[in-house]
Amino acid sequence: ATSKPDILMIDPMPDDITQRLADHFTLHRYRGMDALGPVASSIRGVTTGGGAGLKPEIMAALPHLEIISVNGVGTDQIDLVEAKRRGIRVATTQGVLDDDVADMAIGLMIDVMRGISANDRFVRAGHWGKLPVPNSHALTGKKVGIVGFGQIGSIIAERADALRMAVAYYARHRKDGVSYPYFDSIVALADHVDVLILAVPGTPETRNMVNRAVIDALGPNGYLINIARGSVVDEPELVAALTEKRIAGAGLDVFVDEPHVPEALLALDNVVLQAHRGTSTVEVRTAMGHLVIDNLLAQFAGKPLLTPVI
Ligand code: 8YV
Repeated sequence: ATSKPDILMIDPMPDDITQRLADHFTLHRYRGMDALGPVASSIRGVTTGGGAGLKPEIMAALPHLEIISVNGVGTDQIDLVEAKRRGIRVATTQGVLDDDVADMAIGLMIDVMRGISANDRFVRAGHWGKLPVPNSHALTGKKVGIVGFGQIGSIIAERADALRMAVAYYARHRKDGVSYPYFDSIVALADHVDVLILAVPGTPETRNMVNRAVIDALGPNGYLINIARGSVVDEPELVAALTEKRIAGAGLDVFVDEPHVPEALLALDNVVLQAHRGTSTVEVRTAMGHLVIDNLLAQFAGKPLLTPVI
């Protein structure tokens, strides 16, 4: 009988997915470097989240690693150069999560502009009928700028369009067949729009892309939505701008140092905060989990990966 390949799970997955993993593989949960030691040389595959990635010291400790199967689309927390050098394959769950991440972007936009979470706190605090509550802001007719026009960005555009908002976008290059106005500068886009939605990967190139100049161009009536990566925003600058009301509000699913959220944001009613929940639906996490496993199965059967990055 052939033994099941040993897999290291860095980031937890849903129970039914974990069960299917255990059916096919000898499953080890990551519990720190010390615990990893005795089994490290047996590990042939890793599963991890896009946010959790694979720390360089863990990758270095796994001499027989063949594949990193990412439960997400972001590879910013994985050293792809080193993986490639060692011939380690990397797969993501591209293609199954875009709609739900786009929904999170739209949900955050509606919430922060209409004050839904703020008003929920108001009602729960028993203030209704006792304190005045300010009016919120309309979405219809407003301009939305999408930063990054890949799978997720283009779906956000469709949804914003359906809300009868005017879509424009920034990307490195104009996209063929896309009729929304294209901006070749993020500052110019921020200046033009009421809402800026970030949908770029976290790369050295996008790091701190939303800086003071972009925030000031967005201005006191502008909103920022981030479902991408915390690293895309200069977070201290954003916190200062929100505190000083130099922008109107923000909807944030991602942060620089998760799960740390800047303390100053917790007190602000014009900020909607999420715990990196863009893909966290039962439907999508199930589809993602199966794709993570199917990529592992393909690797160990000597077949092409379904959704490879390298
Ligand atoms: C995470 C994400 O992978 O797709 C990504 O890049 O950020 C998320 O889907 C999620 O935390 C699952 O672990």
